This record gives sequence, C-alpha cells and structure tokens, in this order.
Amino acid sequence: MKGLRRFSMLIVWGVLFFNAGSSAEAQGISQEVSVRLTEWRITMDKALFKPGEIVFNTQNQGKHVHELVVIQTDLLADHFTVEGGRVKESKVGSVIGEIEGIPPRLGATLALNLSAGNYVLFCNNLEEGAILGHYQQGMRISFKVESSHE
Ligand SMILES: [Cu+2]
Repeated sequence: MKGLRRFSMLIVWGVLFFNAGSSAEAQGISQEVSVRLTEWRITMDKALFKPGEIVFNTQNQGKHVHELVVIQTDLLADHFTVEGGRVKESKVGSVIGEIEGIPPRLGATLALNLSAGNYVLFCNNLEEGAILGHYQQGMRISFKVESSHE
C-alpha cells in the first residue's frame, strides 16, 4: 500500500496546482463532487458522472481519522467481503485511487480519470481494538459513471 499512497499524494498536489490555473476549469472538462466523511457515513452531492476527470473534494467532518478509497466494482456497496474488520480490496474490485489518513476537520482532493462503470467510495479504517471497521459501520456509497446515450 505504500506505493499507492505515494501515488495518491502526488495526485493531491497535482490537483492543487491544476486548480491554480483556471483555464481548464472554464472549459468544463472536469467534474467536481463534494464528499463528506463523518461517523459513520459518506455523502456525495452527486452520484452520476460522465467519463473523464472527476475531482473528489473531500472533507473529514467527523471526529475520527478517515480515508477514501475509490474502487470500480459491480458489487453493491454493502456486499463487500470483509476480513478482520477490513474490506478485502483485492476480492471486491479494482482500486482506482485512495486518500489515506485524513485527520478530523481537514480535507484532501483526489482527481481521477474514470471510465464508464460502477464505483464505490468507502473508508477502510479499523481502529485499534475495534471489531467493526468503518466500512461495516456504514462508511460506503456507490456512484456511477455513464456515457450519455443520446
Ligand atoms: Cu473512516
């Protein structure tokens, strides 16, 4: 997971830089969504996207450290395989991106290029000594990327 984490952080900084210049945004090529993390829920202000870049503006509004994992899967968000309180990511789908360890009251941004398909956002944290992980307590939500048919 270390390599993946480094990759995610690079994406975060890349997006901050990207947003500093506004020309790409003005062309409307990227879609943005606000993601809120709390105990024990993830909410998005949008659940349907077009293929392309999607920017996940993520805020941890809870009291615990949370993370955000983006996985492509045809499974329902509450049908994931869990072992020892954590989602077994390799058995569920392909992880496309991840922001690890977002402290309470802080935010992070993740930009991903997503193709058409079904996706789930979830938090895979497990607190020390806890039996149920954050996913099991409800931190999961599905969304869809769809090409327009018209
Ligand atoms: Cu969490």
